[in-house]
Amino acid sequence: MKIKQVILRHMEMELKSPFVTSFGAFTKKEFILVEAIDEDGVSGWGESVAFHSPWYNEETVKTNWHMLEDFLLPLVLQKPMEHPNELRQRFAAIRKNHMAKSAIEGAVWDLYARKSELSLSEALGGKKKEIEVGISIGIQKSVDDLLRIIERYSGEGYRRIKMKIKPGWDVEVVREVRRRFPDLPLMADANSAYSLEDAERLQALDEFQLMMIEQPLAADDIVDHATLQAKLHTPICLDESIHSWEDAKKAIQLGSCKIINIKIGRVGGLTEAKLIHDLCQQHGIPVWCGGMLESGVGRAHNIALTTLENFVMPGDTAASSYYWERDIIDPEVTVHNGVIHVPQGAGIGYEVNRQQVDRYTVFKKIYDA
Ligand code: OSB
Ligand code: MG
Repeated sequence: MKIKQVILRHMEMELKSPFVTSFGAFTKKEFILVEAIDEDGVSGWGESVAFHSPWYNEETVKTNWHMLEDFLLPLVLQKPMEHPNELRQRFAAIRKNHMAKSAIEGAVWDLYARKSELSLSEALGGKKKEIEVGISIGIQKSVDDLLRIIERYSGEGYRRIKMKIKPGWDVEVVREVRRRFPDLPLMADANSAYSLEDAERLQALDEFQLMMIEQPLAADDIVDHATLQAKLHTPICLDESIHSWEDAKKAIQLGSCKIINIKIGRVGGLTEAKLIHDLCQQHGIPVWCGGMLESGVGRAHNIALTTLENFVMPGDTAASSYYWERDIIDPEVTVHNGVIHVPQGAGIGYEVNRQQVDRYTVFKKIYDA
């Protein structure tokens, strides 16, 4: 496989409704769309999940562009490769910057699968033909608003509801949700809004049968999470803290969590994501696929990854229509009764709609081998 050209596009897509976490509100999504083109003119697509500002981790749209332009793309364009697995080694001399690495790696995986006439799911070794998904609901203006939204999406069949929490929007709100929906598969995501000093407050959540609490403590911590997990009945799920297979191994060893949320971008790509999946499977740690408010290209990668066996819990890959007026893939991602049918076509299995891509492109740049 010889990659002859890569096109980076700076994209801007308006969210249908603002998404609010413990860090603040999003109204639009800026991201980099990556198109990798081989010698036969076949394109593979990837997406950087870095946000405009470094609230989730240290990466941003601009740092990703810089890393891609100055370091990663030259390594990809420099010489042919047999398999996308090789990029992990080729990128090893560049520290971190996982979302930048993952953006181009994902495009190469898509291209590789297309050339091999395999779906991305098959290329990864996935078996499932359909996947179960949940939905992540941001912090709302009022408890009534939250209850109304939960009613809507649980009614649509989403297999679990995740609600964002933060100090001041936690125990009392979860109590209301539980009172109204006693049997709902429910979890809470704190996006690192607490510290160990809040242990009692988090213990108070134990009475609500949450499936898990996601990332209660600091974004890079696995030590305090182990202390906290020992005090909680509710399983802790780590998101921000797991950047690699190494991190996952240490977190499992320390007992920092009982569940792991795998995000392809956060761990540096599909190859690393699969390694973490395998490690968790060996240790009896269930995993699920997180989301980063991706466009259809990123969602397609998430769907393919989720077909691996140990993705036994519903992920955050909701329907395109939850986020966008019009997504950039055809068909858009649809969810019926909480299930997505995995596309069987080659590569990501969805057609990238160039007209929609152009519509959302702020600027683009072409890099030749
Ligand atoms: O922590 O999982 C998270 C969105 C943006 C950044 C971080 C997170 C989220 C979500 C929503 O929870 C995921 C999605 O619907 O794509
Ligand atoms: Mg999270």
